[in-house]
Amino acid sequence: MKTRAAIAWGPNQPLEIEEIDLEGPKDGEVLVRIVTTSLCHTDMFTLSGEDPEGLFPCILGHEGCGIVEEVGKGVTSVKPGDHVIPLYVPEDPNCPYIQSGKTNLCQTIRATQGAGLMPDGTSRFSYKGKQILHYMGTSTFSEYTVLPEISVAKISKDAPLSKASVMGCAVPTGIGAVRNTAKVEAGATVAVFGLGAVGMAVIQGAVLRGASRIIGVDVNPNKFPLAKSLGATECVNPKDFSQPIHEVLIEMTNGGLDYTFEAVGNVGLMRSALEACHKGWGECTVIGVAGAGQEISTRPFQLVTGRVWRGTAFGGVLGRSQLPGMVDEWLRGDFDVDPYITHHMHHDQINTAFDLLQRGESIRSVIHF
Ligand code: NAD
Ligand code: AHE
Ligand code: ZN
Repeated sequence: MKTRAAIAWGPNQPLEIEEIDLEGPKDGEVLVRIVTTSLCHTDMFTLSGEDPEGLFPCILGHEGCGIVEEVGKGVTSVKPGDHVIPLYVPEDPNCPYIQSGKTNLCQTIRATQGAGLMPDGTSRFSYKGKQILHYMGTSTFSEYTVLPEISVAKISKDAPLSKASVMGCAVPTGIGAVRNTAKVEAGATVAVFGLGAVGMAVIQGAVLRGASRIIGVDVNPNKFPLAKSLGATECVNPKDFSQPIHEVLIEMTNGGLDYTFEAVGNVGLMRSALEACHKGWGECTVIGVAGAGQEISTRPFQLVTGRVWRGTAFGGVLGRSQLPGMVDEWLRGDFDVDPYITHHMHHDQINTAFDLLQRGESIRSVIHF
């Protein structure tokens, strides 16, 4: 079949919208019509070429939602008409990682997914006979996309698909980082570095857990009003201080934070976030994505004296068994997704969504097909 898709031909080039070829779902695969997709910083980072693991040409996009159109042989858990969220972290109940009960990092298709291919080692996308790669196993910047069955989460039909895309990455990542990874407790003090959609969702997660202080840190003060409306008790701009920001935070909190989160992707800030933690017990959760090959460092003394560094992918959320419940939490009104969505636009304007995110003028742009 044909599908309209935004092709990333190479690093730092604007996406080109073309009608491309899409092979139907093979055994164990699902064809999904993407209704909306939103733009995450990770898509922009891959397009920048700064992550050596980024492969081209590809169809980017991993934060979306849609409707199952067709299923391949052997697919039993979803059927045409079901509403789904594509999962860049799949959930295969037969994967030993999933069976461990200790992680959401399903490895069943990790190798092919990382190579931009479907589990059988081929791509479903092509243009004029030339192979186009998948991205993060999802490729939601195409109106139609093919995914393995283990990479779709069936969600309530009550969830409006005009905005459910943000439940594909930012919201579960931030809320999940707080609840599943850091396990922030009521009364705790929290700081979040980076007030994009992911950092905003950390704030929302911290509010849900009853944190007593939530400090937002960003070099763009235009992010502060939204952060405060979501529940940040204070916001600080590192540019306003001559001292390093971790020292400022330690002074503000009389010794450091119980929990910090890095939601920027800057290895220097990952260090600041660790060192802003309270001696003896403070825990830093790394969410931001830095390029493959980049490294973090600190004095081992920081760890010896009780600070903890950990990381999280998709907020530790099990996509098929837990994400539908998070969608229900949203529908019940436990939290709202509207604050994340600053722009709506048609697929044809997808490059504008990149410009807005790059300039720090959007939180999430939702792209409609
Ligand atoms: P975003 O671009 O919307 O927001 C990033 C924010 O960081 C911006 O507000 C920017 O002003 C701020 N920032 C930049 N430099 C800063 C500095 N030196 N100090 C303080 N703030 C600074 O990004 P997003 O979509 O919210 O994603 C945030 C990060 O999380 C990215 O690295 C993204 O790739 C990553 N991410 C990881 C996961 C995961 O599963 N681990 C999931 C989603 C996103
Ligand atoms: N290529 C990068 C890693 C990229 C990365 O960390 N991706 C996150 C999701 S970001 C979503 O916006 C992730 O889930 N990682 C788990 C995995 O298995 O890739 C690098 O540094 O190597
Ligand atoms: Zn993302």
